[in-house]
Amino acid sequence: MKIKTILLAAGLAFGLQGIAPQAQAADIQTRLIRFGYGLNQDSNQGRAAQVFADEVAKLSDGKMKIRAIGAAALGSDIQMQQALIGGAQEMMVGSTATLVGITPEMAMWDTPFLFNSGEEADKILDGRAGQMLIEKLDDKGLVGLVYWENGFRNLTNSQRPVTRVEDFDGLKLRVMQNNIFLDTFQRLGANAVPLPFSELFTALETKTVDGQENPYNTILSSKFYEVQKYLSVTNHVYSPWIVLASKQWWDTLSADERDVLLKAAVASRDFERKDTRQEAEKALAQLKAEGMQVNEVSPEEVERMRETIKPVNEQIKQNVGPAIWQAVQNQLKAIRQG
Ligand code: TF8
Repeated sequence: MKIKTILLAAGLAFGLQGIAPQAQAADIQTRLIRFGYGLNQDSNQGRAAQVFADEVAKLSDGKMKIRAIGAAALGSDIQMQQALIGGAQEMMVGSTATLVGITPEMAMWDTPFLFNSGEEADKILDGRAGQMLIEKLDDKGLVGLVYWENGFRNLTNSQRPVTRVEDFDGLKLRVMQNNIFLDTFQRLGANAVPLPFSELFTALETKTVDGQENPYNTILSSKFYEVQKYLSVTNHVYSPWIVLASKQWWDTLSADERDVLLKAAVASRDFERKDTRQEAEKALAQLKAEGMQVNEVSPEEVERMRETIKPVNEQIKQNVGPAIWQAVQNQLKAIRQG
């Protein structure tokens, strides 16, 4: 009796849909997709890459296989971007800051102290302004799918606690390969050295540089605490990551295949932001337990830092153009007014 009912229901559903189950009807081919990223497998980036892979498999009935390859085994962010542009690699996730050489507008997200919270960043990144920037990638050979959270960046170094602007003086700091970051830390008085992330641990270990800046999550997952003593809570900028596809490759996909990737990307984004925020909440205590000496920076000193690096905004405005700059400012104002 029970079985009959189920069969009847199944038959009805079948009849209503008219045709075979969806995954079979959809125009999806067997595909192997290389998805590169720079952090370790055991990191917020690695965990979300796995969620993306699982979602793609689920939505494509196992036909589309994501091979997630971490620890920069496919190259640094910039090398992977070039591979995507040339069609030699299908997908990646990396910092928007490393895209500025290709798409100057991406410098918008390098604006110091732009966002006050992760939730504020979500609204801007997922809204019109975020989309405007994603569209700028199109004629550069890249397709932007979604933004993930890298997070608010904090400063670490092996020399001394940084509590005032003056403490940056002469510190050899690794910065991302991007003129805005270079300029920002030069203005603070540091000796800024652009390096790919993949070379960072060794550079810290060999004291080629004294310090670096990244979110708590990364300081933890990349084990920077092994080679860095001091952590200053500066929260000087919020960094997004962006999930990218090769445009050359994307153009060969069917609408159904693109739909699978977009849906999976959104699912991975929602997972990633939650996971990252949960990890960040606990990370500081863990870093202390690993022996890092943590110092807050007083609101007055943060204000001095803000003033010192303010001229950087002019350069960013030039990079992004008035339309995008204004769109972000207006949207932020609207959010803050509630
Ligand atoms: C950095 C970024 C890194 C990213 C990552 C490797 O410091 O914060 O998180 O580049 O994709 O380079």
